[in-house]
Amino acid sequence: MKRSMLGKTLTALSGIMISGAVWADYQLNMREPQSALAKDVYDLHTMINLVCLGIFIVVFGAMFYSIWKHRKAAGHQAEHFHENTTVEIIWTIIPFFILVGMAYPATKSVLAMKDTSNPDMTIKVTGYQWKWEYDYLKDGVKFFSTLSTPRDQIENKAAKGEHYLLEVDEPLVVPVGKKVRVLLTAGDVIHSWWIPELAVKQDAIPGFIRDAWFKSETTGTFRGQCVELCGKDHAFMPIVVKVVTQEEYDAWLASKKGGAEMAAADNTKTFTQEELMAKGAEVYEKNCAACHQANGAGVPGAFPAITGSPTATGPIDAHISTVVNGRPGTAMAAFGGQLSEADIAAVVTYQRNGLGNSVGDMAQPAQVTEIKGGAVAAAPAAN
Ligand SMILES: [Cu+2]
Repeated sequence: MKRSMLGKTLTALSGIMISGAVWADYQLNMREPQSALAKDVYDLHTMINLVCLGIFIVVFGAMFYSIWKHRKAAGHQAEHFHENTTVEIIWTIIPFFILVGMAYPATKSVLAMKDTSNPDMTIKVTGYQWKWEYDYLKDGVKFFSTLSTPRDQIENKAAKGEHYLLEVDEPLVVPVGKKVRVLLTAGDVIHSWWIPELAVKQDAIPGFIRDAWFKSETTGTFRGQCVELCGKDHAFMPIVVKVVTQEEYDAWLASKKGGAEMAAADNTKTFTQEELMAKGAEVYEKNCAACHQANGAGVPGAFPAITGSPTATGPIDAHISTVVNGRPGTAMAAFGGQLSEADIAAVVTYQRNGLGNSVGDMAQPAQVTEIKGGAVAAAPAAN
C-alpha cells in the first residue's frame, strides 16, 4: 500500500538517528488514519515531506557540488557574467509547478473536509470549561463527557494509566461507516474539537455554530484533545469517540434513553442523607473538584474553598441557588442546565456535610426544582 510504504520510508529514515531500545517503542509519524479523508491527509503529509526532502537534496547537492568543483585550490578561475535569463526562467517555472502539484491535492482535501452535505446523523458538540457536551439532535440523547482519569494519577500519587488524560466517563458513540456531521459551539471560551485519526478538527466558538464531519471506516476507540488553549484545565478535556456497529449503536441508544428516564425518576424522589452523600461525592469529584479541589480547600486567590465557606455553611436555599445559577462574572458556572435536580441536591448535601463541613441538613430534588423555577437569589458574592 502506498501510504504504509511511504510511511515506513520516513520512519526508517528517522530511525537511523534513534537507536536500539528507544527505537523499539518510538513512533515518528501521524496516527494511523481511520477514514478516507484521514488517509488523504496522511498521504498529503508524506508526499509533501518527500517533496521537501527532494528539494533539499537537489538544492544542497548542487550547492555543495559547485563549491567543491569550483574551488580556488583546484585552480578554478571565476566566470565574469551578469544575469542569465534561461536560468532565471527555469528557477521560476520549476517551483511554480512544484507548488501547483502540492496545492492541488491539498485544496481538494480541504474542500472535502468542508463538505458537510448529506450527513447520516448530526451531533451538536458544545465545549465548556472543561468538558464536552454531546447532543444527538434527532435521537434526543444529550450528555456531558468529562475526564475520567483519577485525581491520584494527576497528582502523582498513583502510576499513570494507559490512556492517561485521554479517557472520559461517557465517550461519543457513533455507528461505523456513517457520515457524522458535528455542529460545534462553546458555552464560555473558544475550544477546539480534534480527532486526529478521523481528520476532524474545528474550533468551537461561543455564539457561533461551525460544522465539520467524519466517517470512520473501522470500529474502535479514537482519542483526541481540546486544541485551543481554554484555561486552567485545557489539558483535562479529552475527546473519546467510540465507533461501533449499527446494532451496537442502536442498543447503546436504547440504554441511554432508559438511563435518562431513570434519572428523571430520581428527580422526584426523596433520598436519605447517606444516599445523597454517596451520590454527592461522585458528582463533586466530576464537576467541582477541578477548581475547588478534591478536599474542598480551593485554590487561594483563584477558587474559593468549600470547607468553611459562608455559602456551603449558610442558608441552604442560597447554596442551591449558587450551584443552579452560578455566579455571573466569576468562574463559577451555572450547573442548573448541566446537572439533574437529584445530582444538585446530592452535591449540595455533600458540600455541607463533607469536605470538613458539618451543617447537618440536606437538600432534596424537589427543593432544587423549586429554586430552578427562580424562587431564591444566589448567596452574596463574598464567598
Ligand atoms: Cu477547551
